[in-house]
Amino acid sequence: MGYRVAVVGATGNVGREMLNILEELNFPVTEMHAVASRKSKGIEVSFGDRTVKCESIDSFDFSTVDLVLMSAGGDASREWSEKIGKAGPMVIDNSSAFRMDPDVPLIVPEVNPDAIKLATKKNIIANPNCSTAQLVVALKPLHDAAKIKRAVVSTYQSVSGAGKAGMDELWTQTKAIYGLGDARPKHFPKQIAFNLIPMIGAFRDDGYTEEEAKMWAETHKILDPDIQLTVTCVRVPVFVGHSESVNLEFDRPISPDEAREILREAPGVLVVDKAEADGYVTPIDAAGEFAVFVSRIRKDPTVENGLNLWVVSDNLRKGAALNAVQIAQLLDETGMIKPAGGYRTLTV
Ligand code: 11C
Repeated sequence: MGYRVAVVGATGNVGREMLNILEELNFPVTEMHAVASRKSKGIEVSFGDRTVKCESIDSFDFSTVDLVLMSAGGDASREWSEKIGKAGPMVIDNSSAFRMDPDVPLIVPEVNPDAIKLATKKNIIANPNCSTAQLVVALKPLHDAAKIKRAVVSTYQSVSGAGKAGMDELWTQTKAIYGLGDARPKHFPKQIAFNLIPMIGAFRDDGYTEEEAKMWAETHKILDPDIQLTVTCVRVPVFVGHSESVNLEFDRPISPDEAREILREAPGVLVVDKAEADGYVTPIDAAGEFAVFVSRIRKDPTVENGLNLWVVSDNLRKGAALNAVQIAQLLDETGMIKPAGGYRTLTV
């Protein structure tokens, strides 16, 4: 028993991770289709020990699959996801296009799995922004134990959040600084090599950036609209792994030891927290891993009931592809993927 699955945007950073993680987690697949733009037609991508040739989104018949993982950017999602959902399959959409649509659930399975019921409205489930996903996985178990009244979050986001072009720019500029080429910024607004940029996404009228607004709006939809959240998002010269400094104010006292105990039991979280030279997690440690790592748990003595945390995760995994595959598993467990032609036997 299994599903006919299409990964759209299969040549991108997240699309490739989706293929890897579907295989790593042994998601039941009877047919795998890699779908991409017309210009990528024929490019081969890996799925386990096989290669799959990309088909063009323009000519692909989505009514022949049961589940679509969509990661081709906001414009492609706006053009395709609703049409695909209407054609039959469930669509797990990794873009920001539908996240705030009241008829589309925005899901992090460790946090709000019950919202999946809403998926039948449009056959679309939205996958959150990478920086939101790791934040809510860490906040949810603490919020269940003692209500979080206010959170101050500063992010340190890797260049892979901006796709392959972002990774290429960090690499090219790093070499160029040592005399091997052109170090002028092309993709990012300023030099990213040996620097950092406090602007992710366009500026809004209120002085915040789109990335900052996404973080508070998505956290409110997934976790609790009553948490007061203020955010500063910063791009840093790291290839993979987003980090977050998180300051929390609770409605009752919660000690660092209690928080550590709660987080140790929490799904998806790994606590690495010793006050010694290697007793915390960095982006390099988190890259390639599934967990949301929490380190540096300590009291904030400047407010009533305050704690500080350091939260790190692989933005391409828990921040995108892993969360999408976990949503697929949730759809499978709740019987919400309806294979149009009945279940098939695995023939690959
Ligand atoms: C970044 N968080 O690091 C962004 C990437 O809304 O899915 C993901 C953007 C999104 O640049």
